[in-house]
Amino acid sequence: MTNPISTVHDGDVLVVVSNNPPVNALGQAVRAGLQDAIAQGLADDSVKAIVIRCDGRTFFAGADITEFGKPPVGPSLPEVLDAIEASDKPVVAAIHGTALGGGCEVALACHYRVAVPSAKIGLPEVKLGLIPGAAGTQRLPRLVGAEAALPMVAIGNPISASKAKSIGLVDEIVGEDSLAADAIAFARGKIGQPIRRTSEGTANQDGVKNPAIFDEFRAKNGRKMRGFDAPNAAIEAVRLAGELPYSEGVKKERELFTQLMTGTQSAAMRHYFFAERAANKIDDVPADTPLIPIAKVGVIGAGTMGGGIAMNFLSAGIPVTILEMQQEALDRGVGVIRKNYENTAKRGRMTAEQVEAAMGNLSTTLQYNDLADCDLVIEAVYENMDVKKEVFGKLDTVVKQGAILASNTSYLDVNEIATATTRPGYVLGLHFFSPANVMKLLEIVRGAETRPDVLATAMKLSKKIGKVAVVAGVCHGFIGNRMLSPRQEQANALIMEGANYWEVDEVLLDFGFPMGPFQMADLAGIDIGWHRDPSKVTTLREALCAAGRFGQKNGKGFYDYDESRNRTPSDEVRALIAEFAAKSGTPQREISKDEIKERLLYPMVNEGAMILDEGMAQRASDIDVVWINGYGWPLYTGGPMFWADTVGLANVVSGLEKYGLPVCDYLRGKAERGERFNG
Ligand code: T1G
Repeated sequence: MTNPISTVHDGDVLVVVSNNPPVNALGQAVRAGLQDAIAQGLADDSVKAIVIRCDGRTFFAGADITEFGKPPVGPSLPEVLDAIEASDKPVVAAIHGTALGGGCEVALACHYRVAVPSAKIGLPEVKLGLIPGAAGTQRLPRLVGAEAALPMVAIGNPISASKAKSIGLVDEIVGEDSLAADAIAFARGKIGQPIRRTSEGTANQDGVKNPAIFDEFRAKNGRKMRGFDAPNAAIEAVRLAGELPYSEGVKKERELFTQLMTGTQSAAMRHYFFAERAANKIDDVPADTPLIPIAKVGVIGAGTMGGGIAMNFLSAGIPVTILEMQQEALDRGVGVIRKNYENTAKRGRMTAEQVEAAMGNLSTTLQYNDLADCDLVIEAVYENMDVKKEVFGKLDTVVKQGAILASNTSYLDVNEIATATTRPGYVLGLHFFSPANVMKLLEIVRGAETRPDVLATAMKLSKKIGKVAVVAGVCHGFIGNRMLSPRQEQANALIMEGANYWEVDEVLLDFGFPMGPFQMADLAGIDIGWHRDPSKVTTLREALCAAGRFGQKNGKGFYDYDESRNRTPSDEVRALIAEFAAKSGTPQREISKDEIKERLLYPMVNEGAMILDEGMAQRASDIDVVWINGYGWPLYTGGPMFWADTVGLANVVSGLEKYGLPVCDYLRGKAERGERFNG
């Protein structure tokens, strides 16, 4: 491999340049090249200062994640960084793009840091189930203090160049288009000045005065850190930076890093990192497939889903026309959209101008003809095949040729919907998850005749509107909802056999889901689709509705809710369940939490196996992406299929057999051959 590191003399300044596309990851060749270049600069008396910069889209974006899990090959990043910092000539990091992880640590080892205004700097290791492993937890708190270091290290979101300057992480903001020259000039200005080594500073000068800072941070971020190992390790490493000498602190960091690197959570989260990117690839659609320009979008239906869908495009600067049947429904829908934006602005995540710009891109109509010039129309009407086919028939006559017609259906057969048009090649499903302007997941449902350019356009557009998209085949419930069904089935069976419904919820909560099936039912509303006749009770849901238990919305569903929405199990519900169980003659018994967990999750794995076998998902990791982004499957277990691999497919099979639950041939075959879903 050619050396990705080159050097250029600019007078008395040596410029060390990395050219390792796509993101200048700090792979072995880069580390070795950096080490050699620094040594070269130190040995050359004509060199009085050194600048480190990167060609391409970004400064080093971190260690090379593809090297993880393989035997390490020197030099290690810490060695290279210590050599940089030990230099007796000023070393300046010239930052553009996203200086992340090891990239940020390279910058921290330099004596100075300059950045262009658009640069971002961060330590996202926790998002991979790790903590920084090249002294980032020890150098950063010496530069910026504990309060500024904690969110960067334990939450992992990057900060802007201007924020970095304000906390002392960046010394100067330079010209967006003159980074190299400005960095050289900056370096030249430091020649002859005392060398400022980050590791020699005192860490956490703010934290030492206020040791409560660490527990306060834990308490404030408890919810988002729940279940993850890395954030707590990160907080501990930052805390120790203020307690231990640098060399001891680095040793402790290395110990915590190694523990995490060898753990399941990091393996799961690194799996997810690549899984999310793999999902963008559509196996039989070439990456250079020409795209259909999407300049205007039509949305049919201004209800919760239609409004949320419209917001995705409006927020991305794409004009939207919403069509409804009644002016009152339109006005209500537009009002909800504006209110959502105003709430976002109140939380400081949008400016008033951005709200007006988004709303300015929204038009409304009662006439199908006003959708004629749309490049994409998405219907979000009542979930009924006849209604959908009627809508698509009208769209087919009105909307220009070459436009894409998409259904937001959650379950229905997209191929059948396509038969209502003369353009089945331009028909597909775009299944958004409620609330559509918030949930990241988008299932792109590929019809039998959906054209490659239509698929490629949908995939590209999903990234533009900030979604994580996965291609699904046409089957009942596609990928996500299809796997939700067997879990729901078992949850209902378990409470009929004597399991307490709150324990069923607790099992999924303890596993890492945001809530369990009965808490979800209360949130969504028990009375959705209820026939409103309290005298007609044939199911538990109808019994709950007849008892006026509609869910959180009216203070009681499966649970009773107090004014601050704290939930407590209900004796009335327990009695209703017992009554139904007695009527159905189901024998009652104690059911362990282990059995509950296995009966809820193993059938999902079996369904996922069938989805793969039928080609309804392109790859097992796509199923993981669906469940992590659409249903809150805990990221630190990698998703249902990765988790099944960690359990062992043979154990999943024997578990299903133990409970008399079906095992598909595909799953059994993989288990018998000792295979994994995710390679
Ligand atoms: N290593 C290897 N490959 C990487 C990579 C990395 N760090 N980052 C990105 N890629 C690949 C990615 O798989 C994709 O490949 C291509 O680059 C473009 O990425 C020692 C231990 C930089 C913000 O966590 O956040 O440093 O699919 O599609 O949307 O303490 O990539 O084209 O074949 O994401 O413009 C810490 C991870 C590592 C940063 C660009 N660093 N990367 O986003 O492009 S751990 C990270 C990102 C570490 C140290 C520790 C993003 C990005 P392909 P992309 P993008």
